[in-house]
Amino acid sequence: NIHTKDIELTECDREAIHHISAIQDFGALIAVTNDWNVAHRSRNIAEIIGDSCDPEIGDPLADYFSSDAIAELRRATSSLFAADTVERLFGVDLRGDGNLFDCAVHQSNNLLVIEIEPHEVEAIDRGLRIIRPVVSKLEQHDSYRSLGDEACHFLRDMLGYDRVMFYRFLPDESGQVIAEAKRDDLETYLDLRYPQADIPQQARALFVRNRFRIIADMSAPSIPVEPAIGADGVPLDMSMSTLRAHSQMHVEYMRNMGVGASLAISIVIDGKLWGMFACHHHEARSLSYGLRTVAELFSELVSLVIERLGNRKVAKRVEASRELHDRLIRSFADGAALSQSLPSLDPIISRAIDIDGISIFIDGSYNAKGHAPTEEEFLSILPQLNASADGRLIITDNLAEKFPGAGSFPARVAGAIILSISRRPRDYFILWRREELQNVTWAGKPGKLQPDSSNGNRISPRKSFGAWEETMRGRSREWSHPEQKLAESLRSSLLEVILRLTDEQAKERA
Ligand code: BLA
Repeated sequence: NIHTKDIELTECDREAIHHISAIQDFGALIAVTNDWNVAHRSRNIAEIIGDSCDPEIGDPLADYFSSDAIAELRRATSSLFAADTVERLFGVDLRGDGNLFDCAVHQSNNLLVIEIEPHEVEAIDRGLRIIRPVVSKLEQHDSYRSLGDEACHFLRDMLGYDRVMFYRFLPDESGQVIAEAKRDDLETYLDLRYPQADIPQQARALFVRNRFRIIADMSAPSIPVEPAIGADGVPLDMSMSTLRAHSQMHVEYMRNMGVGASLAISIVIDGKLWGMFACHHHEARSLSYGLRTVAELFSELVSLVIERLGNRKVAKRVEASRELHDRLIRSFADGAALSQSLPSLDPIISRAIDIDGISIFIDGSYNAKGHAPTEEEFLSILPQLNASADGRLIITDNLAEKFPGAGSFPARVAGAIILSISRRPRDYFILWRREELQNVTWAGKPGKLQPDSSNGNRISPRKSFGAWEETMRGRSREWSHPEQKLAESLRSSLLEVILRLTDEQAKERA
């Protein structure tokens, strides 16, 4: 009795997309052994490079490429010392006949993979010329949305796709379109949210290693890479390939969305998938390797700017928590009782964290201010709280999920950060948030993938992308990461105040 959700995960997550043994048709692939003999080849080499270039498996590559070209490729391999690096060569005269090619070279297990595309003169120069003035502009943004907006417009101007989206992943791995540049006549996807299952786990992991994915033509047949199983008994590992053909599942999904060509560039911060640029075009569309390289460089710049923006936000939070700490300590300098302190604490805390109410429960007495449960309501969840609060901090935007009794609070408090402020059980300081109805606009109904019986019970990608509104009840606004961090430092400040107060009381008694 497996849940649909489970099937969908295993089915999609299991597909070995790196072992697909096929490429897209705008380039050719050759993999060679340590002694530069051909170990794998795509079936279209003659079409891409020229009629007389059609190496067989086992042939020395030197029989086909000029010695200068081989030397150049060899030099490129010497810089492939780090894992997952791809060396790029532009304008290589592979056969000594004046025809120029761009090459991407990388190591895959014990083979060297060379991917070859026709060279486009000037692509890089042109790209770099337009990228320069944008870089300094990016730095001026103080929100991800406005930064993304600028970046989307720039990418669309440079690459010419019908639609460019800036997409941010949320903690539940769903993603939301937070900026967009598009052709005027297209409907907007701005703010739409896509469920986690649209990008399976192995595709996410691969997207962190290989950050740039172009699909030049959703309806072009892919070109086989031969032999499908290599001399070592396994298919060629194509994780770092630039030409790799894509999962049919994904291609079908994109076609259902009306997309003829796509480009996805991941944004990785601290080794984690933070977001992506997703470009859609209704017709087929390919970009030269040079232009793709400029776009990739640009997205790396955007990643750095995002990281810096994140750091600036952290710095602001550190400042806010220092101020919070100082004010707290100052307001207790005269030995005021903590349990009576809410009227003075409320404005201090509200300045740093967006709250609707606060309570304090200390030595069995409860005080609350603003939008907070009554004493009776609080006492009703206290046993559950005592049982679960082994940690120092409980953070929730769905109180009833953590404490079933809280669902019926007439006050409709739905979010809380509960700080445990004593070593012995159990004194608490609590920040509250009201219930707020949230509308999430999903692009297509999530969690509704059904095995398709006409298709051997396989999961097919969804066909419906109509915006579908979900109203979420019983939730407050989410506590942001900075707010959670601030709450942590608030707890240490409170503990310090408590220590001081007990010290002073002890001195007075002595
Ligand atoms: C891959 N799905 C992806 C990728 C993206 C999305 C960005 C990786 C990048 C790429 O290769 O293009 C999803 N693309 C989106 C979304 C938008 C977009 C949400 O532009 C919104 C604007 N997909 C499904 C189901 C399965 C599935 C049910 O919906 C599996 C059964 C599979 N998606 C799937 C697979 C890949 C993928 C297998 C990897 C494709 C590959 O690299 O070969």
